[in-house]
This record gives sequence, structure tokens and C-alpha cells, in this order.
Amino acid sequence: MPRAILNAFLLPYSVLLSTAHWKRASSCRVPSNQFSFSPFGCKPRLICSRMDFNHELSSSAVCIDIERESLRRELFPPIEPFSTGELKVSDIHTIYWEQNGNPNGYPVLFVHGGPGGGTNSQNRTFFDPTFYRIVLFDQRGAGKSTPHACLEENTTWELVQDIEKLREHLDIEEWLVFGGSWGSTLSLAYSQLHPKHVSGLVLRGIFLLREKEIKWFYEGGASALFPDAWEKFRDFIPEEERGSLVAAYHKRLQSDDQAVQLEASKRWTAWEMITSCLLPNQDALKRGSDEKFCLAFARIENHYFMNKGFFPQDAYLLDNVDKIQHIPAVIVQGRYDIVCPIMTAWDLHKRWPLAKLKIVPDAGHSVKEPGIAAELVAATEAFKEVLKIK
Ligand SMILES: *[C@@H]1O[C@H](CO)[C@@H](O)[C@H](O)[C@H]1NC(C)=O
Ligand SMILES: CC(=O)N[C@H]1CO[C@H](CO)[C@@H](O)[C@@H]1O
Repeated sequence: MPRAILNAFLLPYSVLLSTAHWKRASSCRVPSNQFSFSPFGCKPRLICSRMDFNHELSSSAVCIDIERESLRRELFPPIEPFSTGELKVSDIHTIYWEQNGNPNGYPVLFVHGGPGGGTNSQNRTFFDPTFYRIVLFDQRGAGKSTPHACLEENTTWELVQDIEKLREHLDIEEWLVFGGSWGSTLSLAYSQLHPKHVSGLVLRGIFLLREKEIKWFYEGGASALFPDAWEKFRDFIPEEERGSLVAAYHKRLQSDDQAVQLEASKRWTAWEMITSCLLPNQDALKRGSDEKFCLAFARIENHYFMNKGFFPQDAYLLDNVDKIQHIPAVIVQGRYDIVCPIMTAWDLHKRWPLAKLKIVPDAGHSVKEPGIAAELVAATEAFKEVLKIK
């Protein structure tokens, strides 16, 4: 359909929009196979712009249309990297990185969770390998990065710097940033500090590391929904130390006694793996019995949570949302996420109305939940339209 006709259809909406918003709305791009004879292909962006009527935004702000039914929602087939490497980021730490997909494609950075979770070949499958140059890396101490499970020189801000070092090392000017759970925390911290290198964000299972989020999961709250799993987590700690389970676990995860460290790691990890999915997931549970994985996952997570994410104030990432208001973003959140309850995604959404919030009605926290994976793929597919213009 010619642009002129489309504009005629959109005209009634335009009176609702300031000139700037109108321009943005009319630049809505819908693939030609989507052109039914109505403006509704564009509707999500119009709604987005109208919602944001009062915000001062840079002209680059766009909303991503993630509702189109024609968007692919299946994971892509497994792929192997076209290059891998190690980058020395400090006296102590060396991080593992890999690139997959199209070497000349649009760069996307996958930010893993935990912290301490590490990456996995499955993590490559959210992105069209013909369109994207898919970069994965293991954060300090996690996965194939060395030394394993090491907590020294290990703060959020050092991880943010590592991302910048990796970006420069790979000679990338800007990228789409994709992260869930702690990956959403780190993606937000990174983009708020380096907004000019971030062209878009796909975030899942939002975690802002505020005190109430840590308390919900580790000090009672989630326990109301998983009392059976909770007992195994709690009962490792003697009653007199249960005032703060995060602190009690910290002591044991730092213990000189390897057996104590390992048992604490397994219990800490099991609690999260059991509560991550709406329905029990064998793969997640299996991860909880992999000792090497548990050690890094539990020790690193607990270290960051003890230190409140190294953020100067409790709602730091919310308070700094203004720095990324102009960056197009999609937030995918499971309604029944027990690990990172939806209240946090909601708080973020209220502060950042241009970020598209997609609530998956039948999912918990895990990226492996069918509804979550489907919406993440739809988001990276929808982003192609926007990134192509760049
Ligand atoms: C990466 O893949 C692993 C293995 O499938 C999975 O357990 C993990 O949750 C994924 N991480 C993220 C952040 O998607
Ligand atoms: C809690 C904390 O900060 N742990 C370590 C992080 O790294 C620094 C620098 O190596 C150490 O001094 C801290 O003990």
C-alpha cells in the first residue's frame, strides 16, 4: 500500500499526536506481506507514541511492534561459533567469548544470568543467524572464563567495563543487548552507563536487585509457594542464623572447607532451579546437580547479593532509567515468575513507558519456558525491522 494512502488512514490519529510523535508513528514499517487495507499493522507503535505523549524523547525513539502474528516464534536450530577467543580483562581475570551467525550481520550481545550462570550453546538460538552477528561471553568467574568461581575483582562495574572491552576488542560500534534475570540487571547497568553503544534492549525476567526482591526470594515470600523446596534450602542453616539466609549462606560459600562450600552451593542452586519454571523442568533440575556449575553460580550470585549489586542506592537502575528512555526495548516477563516476580518488571515499565512490556500468561522465570522463548524470538525478529534501517 502506498505511503500516501497509509497516511490518509492514519490522519485521524495524527490529531492526537504532537508533530514529533506523528513523524515517528508514520515511520512505522510494516513488511509488505502484512499490509491489510487498514492502519492496524501500525497500531502498536501509535499506541506507544500516544502513551508517551508527555515525554521528551530524542528523535531516534521508536517502539517495537512485537504483536504481529507473522513474527517467527520458534527457536533457531543449533549453531557453532565462527570464532571464539579469550580476553584478558584484569590481572586476575580472563573472559571467554564467541561469535556466531553472520560475521557481517547486526551485532547482538547475549548477557547471561546468575550472576555466575555462564553461557551455553542453547543461548545462541534466540537470534536469526543469517541476520545477526551473535556475541556470547562468560562473565568473570563463570562458564569458561578463568579463574573459575573466583570472586576477586568482581563487581557489577567491572563486568560493565568488561563488556566495553569486549565491544572494542570485536570492533563493534553499537549492538542490540539481550539479557534475562541478572542478565537484565547487567544489561540495564551497562546501557545506562554507555547508552550510545546500545541500539536496543531485549530484557526478560526483570531483576533490579532491590532489597525487597532479594528478601522475597531468599528470606521468605517465595517460600509460601514452594514450602517443600524451601525447607531444603532453609534447613541447611541452623535456626539461630536464619535471620539472614543470604548472610548465613555467604559464610558457608566462602568456607575453607570445600565440602561445606559444595553442599551450600548445591542447596543454593537447587532452590533457584526448582522455582524457576511454572512446571517442573528436568533440564533445570539437572543443572542443580552439576557441581562445577553450582559452585560458580552460588558463590558469585551470593557475593553480588550480599553486596547489593554494588549499586550506590537501592533503586539505582530505576532512578537512572532516564538515560535509556530513547532506546527501543522489549521486556518479556512471565506472569508466574517466582524468582523475579512481575512487580519489578511492572515498576520498570511504569518508569519507562516506551519499553514494550510483554507479559506471558503461562510462564515462570526460566528462559526455557515455551511462552518466554517464543516471545524472545519474536522480539529479536521484530528488532530486525528497526536495525535494518540503521
Ligand atoms: C543459557 O542456556 C542454558 C542451557 O540451556 C540455560 O539453562 C540458561 O538459562 C540460558 N541462559 C540464559 C540467560 O538464557
Ligand atoms: C566483596 C568483595 O568486594 N570481594 C572482593 C572483590 O574483589 C576485591 C578486589 O580483588 C577484593 O578485595 C574483595 O575482597
